[in-house]
Amino acid sequence: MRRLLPPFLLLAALGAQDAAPGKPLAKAVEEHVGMTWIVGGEAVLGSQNGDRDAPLHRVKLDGFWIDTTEVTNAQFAEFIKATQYVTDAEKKPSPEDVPDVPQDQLFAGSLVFTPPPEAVDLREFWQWWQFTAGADWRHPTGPKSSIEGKDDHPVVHVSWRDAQAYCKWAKKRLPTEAEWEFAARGGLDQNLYVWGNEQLPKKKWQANIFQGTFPQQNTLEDGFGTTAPVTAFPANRFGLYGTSGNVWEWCEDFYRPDGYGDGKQLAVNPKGPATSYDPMEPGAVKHVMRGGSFLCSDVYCLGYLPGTRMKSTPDTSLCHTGFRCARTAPAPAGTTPATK
Ligand SMILES: [Ca+2]
Repeated sequence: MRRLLPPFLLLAALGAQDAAPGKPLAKAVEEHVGMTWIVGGEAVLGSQNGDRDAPLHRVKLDGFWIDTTEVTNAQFAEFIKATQYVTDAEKKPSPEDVPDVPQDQLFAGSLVFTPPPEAVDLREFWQWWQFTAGADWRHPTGPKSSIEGKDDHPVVHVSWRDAQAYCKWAKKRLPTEAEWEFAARGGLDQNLYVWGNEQLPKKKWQANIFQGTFPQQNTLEDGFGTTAPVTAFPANRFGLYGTSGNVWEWCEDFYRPDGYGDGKQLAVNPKGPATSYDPMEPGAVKHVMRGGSFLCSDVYCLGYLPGTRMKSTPDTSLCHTGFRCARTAPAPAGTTPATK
């Protein structure tokens, strides 16, 4: 049975690395294992489609490190093993957190994409999002599912708070929204896609998104119905994988529709607004998510375009949302600083 989502999830988002396995954490941190140095410099960020919450604006960033891929199940498992951390999806919500939900409906779980059998009104996202008891990072589609054989897939059902805990353990941090988009574009400023302006170069899909009739029929032209291995599709020009599609990625910043560049002044190392505000859910604190997921398509969700923003509350977890980490540290030896 489909059930109503708890209020704190109702308007939830729709839509790497650190210690390499077997490598001591301290050594991995020192060597930035699985990370890519982003030189920094100036770029134009924002939506090519005129999204009102993502005006084109110029930024200037210092160099930084960022995970080469989304954080994988194998990496997250190392974190859990080392810390015994329990994710939000694995905890039963407290009545204080969700006072409108009857006690007998409080259970641990997460939001799972559950395609309806036939066409539905695309405004009714609750038709395909189901709060599923027992869904969590180890059980992506519910208690009977597993991540066996998916060590190299991105971890999902990770809340912003969970991502923070992982970052702290890995001696990293979440990227700022500006860092995320700067890195995701790979230097292709004002292009529509992270790989250029043509959706299907040489008729090949460049990212794990949704083909077919959303949400009921995925034709799997790109080969994947849910998550794909983090390096399944080509890297961008900075060598980063998965910055378009596969899973949404949490950023550090609060979300505000007017919080991402004013289009006039050069923003230097912007860290986002000081407070959060989402007019669709004014009482909720939200953080930014970027990059889109395996559920994106031109019909429904353009989140896989590098200028598109999404947001959700810090306790929300979903089957299509993960993260990658960043780190502030000196450049690799011999690196030439950005010239502009
Ligand atoms: Ca991604």
